[in-house]
Amino acid sequence: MTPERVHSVSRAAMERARRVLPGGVDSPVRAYRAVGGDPVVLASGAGARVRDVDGNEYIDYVGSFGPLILGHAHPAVVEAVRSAAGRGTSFGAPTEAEAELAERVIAAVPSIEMVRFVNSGTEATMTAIRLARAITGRDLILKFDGGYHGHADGLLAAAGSGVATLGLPDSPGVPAAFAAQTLVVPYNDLEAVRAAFERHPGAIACIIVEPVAGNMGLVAPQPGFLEGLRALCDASGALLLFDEVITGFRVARGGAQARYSVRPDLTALGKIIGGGLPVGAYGGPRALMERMAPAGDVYQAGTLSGNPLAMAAGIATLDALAADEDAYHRLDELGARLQAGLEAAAASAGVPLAVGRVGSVLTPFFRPSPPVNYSEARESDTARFARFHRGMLERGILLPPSQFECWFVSLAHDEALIDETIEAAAAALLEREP
Ligand code: KE4
Repeated sequence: MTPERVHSVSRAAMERARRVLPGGVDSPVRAYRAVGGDPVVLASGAGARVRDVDGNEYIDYVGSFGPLILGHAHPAVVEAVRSAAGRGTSFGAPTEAEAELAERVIAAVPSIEMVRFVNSGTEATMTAIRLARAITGRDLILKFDGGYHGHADGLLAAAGSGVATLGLPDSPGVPAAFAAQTLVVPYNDLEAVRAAFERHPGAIACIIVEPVAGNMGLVAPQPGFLEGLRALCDASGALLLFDEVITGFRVARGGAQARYSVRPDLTALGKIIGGGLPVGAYGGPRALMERMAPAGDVYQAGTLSGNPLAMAAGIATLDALAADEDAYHRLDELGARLQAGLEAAAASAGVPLAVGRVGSVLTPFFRPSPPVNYSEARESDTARFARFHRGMLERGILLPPSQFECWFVSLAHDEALIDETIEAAAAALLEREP
């Protein structure tokens, strides 16, 4: 039996935090409600590893839920942020770094000719929807059950991620009138999308979709699904909005729209483009984006939008990715190695487990086959996942604390760390119910 790790400093830190922060955290999923026990409080990270306040080390697959594709404290990112900070942290005025990062995003993402930086993925999707409603003059939006696009009021209907993790019935505080503007259908179900358009002719402003779902756990688009959404939007005059906050620069340099060769009208980005600092973005064809104030009449603003430190971290991250032509091949290989190892370990332990994966982002579901939508994902044995999460944590592997989140492999991971993870999983999967 692996010796229990000491977590006394983490425990005390969480007691202190719970006195001043709701649930002791600034984002619900971090509280470990779905897996039980106290979260480990982290003190530092380097490469693929993090260290908690008790001094325990872990191989990290949370990776800040996606931004850290280069790993923790990458030297180029740290130096870029340090240097930018020395020149001032914020101005409330244009800086060259914003155009420098914008040019890199535009060069990589096929459908983006112009982009606007904001401070989170939530702001990015919220604003892209406002723009889609302004362009089409329509009010309804269509999202997918288990899709998570941040916590803007209209998007919390049947949301994934922390809403799914905590089993919240959506969220109190969202007026029924707002929720009524959001149509929800199952992911990977084109017939349901078609029926929604037939029921609401000329009324749907946009479809917002995670082109690879990452907030019900990792669920890939079925063949033809994204192409079908594109065709239904073309036929109905609705816009297609890809929420690439997770997939952007993750599943390919140009994101899911490049990997699957389906071009959305608008794209939301976040996470990787900020290199671990607060950045979101939305972008698309110049003709659409120039509706945004002050070029156009659709309003959105932000005190810290385009913040120099965040821009510096994003530029350093995208430049490091661009300089490494083998990056996405290596990420895919490491992801495949981890998937194969997890499935083999589960098979030999006699535990039903199936991995959903695209490239370096994956989720092992405690069910016999990979789900194709949220209702199937919810059939997973979440209690078994919780025991597995704790078993892995005690063996030095830090996983996202929810069956409905993704594991992120970074360029700082290597075969040895993947194999160490698989070995820990093999032992954790053999643990029987206490
Ligand atoms: P933020 O507002 O958290 O920066 O981004 C919201 C968002 C939008 N779109 C997608 C596809 C996302 O995955 C997210 C946020 N992802 C979650 C994890 N799945 C953030 C983690 C958290 O809530 O603490």
